[in-house]
Amino acid sequence: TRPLRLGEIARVVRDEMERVQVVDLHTHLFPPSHGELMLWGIDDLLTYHYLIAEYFQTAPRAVAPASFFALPKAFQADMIWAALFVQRSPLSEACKGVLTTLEKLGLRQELRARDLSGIRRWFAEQDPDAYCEKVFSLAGVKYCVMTNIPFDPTEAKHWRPAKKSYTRRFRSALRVDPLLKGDWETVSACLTAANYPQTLEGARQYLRDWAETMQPEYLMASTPHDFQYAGKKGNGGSCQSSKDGKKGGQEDMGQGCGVTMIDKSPKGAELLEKVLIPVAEELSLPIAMKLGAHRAVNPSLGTAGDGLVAADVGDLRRLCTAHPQVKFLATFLARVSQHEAAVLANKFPNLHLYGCWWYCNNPSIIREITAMRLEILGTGFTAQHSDARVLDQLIYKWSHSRRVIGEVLAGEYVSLAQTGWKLTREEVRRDVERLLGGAYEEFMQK
Ligand code: REL
Ligand code: ZN
Repeated sequence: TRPLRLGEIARVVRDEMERVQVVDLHTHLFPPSHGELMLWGIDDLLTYHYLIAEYFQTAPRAVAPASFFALPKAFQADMIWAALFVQRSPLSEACKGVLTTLEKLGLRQELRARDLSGIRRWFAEQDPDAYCEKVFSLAGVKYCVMTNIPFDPTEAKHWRPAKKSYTRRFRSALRVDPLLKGDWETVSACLTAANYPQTLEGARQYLRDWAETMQPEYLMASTPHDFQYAGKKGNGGSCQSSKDGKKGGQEDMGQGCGVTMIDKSPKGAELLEKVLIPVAEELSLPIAMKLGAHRAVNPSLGTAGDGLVAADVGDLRRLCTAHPQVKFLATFLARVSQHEAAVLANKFPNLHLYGCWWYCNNPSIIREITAMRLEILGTGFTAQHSDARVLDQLIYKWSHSRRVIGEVLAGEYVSLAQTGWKLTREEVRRDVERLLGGAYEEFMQK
């Protein structure tokens, strides 16, 4: 409780950053109980889509993506290891991530010898359950939120008919991209397969039932690059909520809301306004959005071929304005969107910004975004999420982020101290906890 001296600040912030148990509010991880969906170990680390993209940047012309993807995963990993770690220095953030992960797992000798076989042998000896726990504790992650897609049968089978059990390290999030982007084709195929009526009420009930099964933290989706939301038009047209008492049966399409979401089919245009929003409101579930991905810029590369677009922050403003009773969590992919997004979060109590996503999850950009957010939002945001797809990535993503965020925070505290403001270790701890999970939990509870 004693005030910190100026010269102590950097060290205390570093210590607190090291010890804080973080909440990782968006990942693509699965628990060991989800079998093949759980990615972990060296071959999954090396075939991360960031590294596949980097590999193809310089791969010889003779290696066609289709033939690369047809190879067994270990062969793909061999090729990436040779190209990015042996024939070049592993300077990119994604490459460095592999090194940090192995180093923190204690594989220093293998790393020094660049001994991929030795690394593989070590992983082969790990038991998935024990290893999973080891990674969470090494990474200092209290719990992570998964991404759970009911529309995908390979995932759905882990929830129904019987829900697989998993530890408190995992929480769920119900991913609803087809509803956000108005993809009626996918939605209606799922409704048919599960014996729900082909109506908006059928879609609402489908969503309610999945929420009942998954008990998610929030509903979530990434917007497509051409996403546009124009809000509610004129005549104050309020949307029919799901409490309108209609059960099944055909509803009028294209009327009522005055929503001018640009979309293909009348039902598609209404999936956001008449299905997603009302169910979110009814179940008090926030909607988490990720804006700015441009899918399949190079389709031959699969997930590695997804790019970036500067999303219109105005879409999020219109959503927050039209639905003040719904809570939105949001993160933007483009660096240019970050400033406008921070100002928006400063205006809307129903909006919470989180993390430096994907192409922004690089130390130089984390540094810049975190400083700007602290300057505009104080501690009212969540500084990072990992977006990890491979369990072991928790280790490097959190270790790299802790360091950068800590350096930025320490700099801000020094400028406070220079005004004569006295700061204690406990206060540093409180702020650090808020930035790496507490602010999210506060937002979820409010
Ligand atoms: O959840 C998303 O939409 C994105 O985070 C992913 O599509 C993306 O591939 C991600 O894993 C990158 O880090
Ligand atoms: Zn993601």
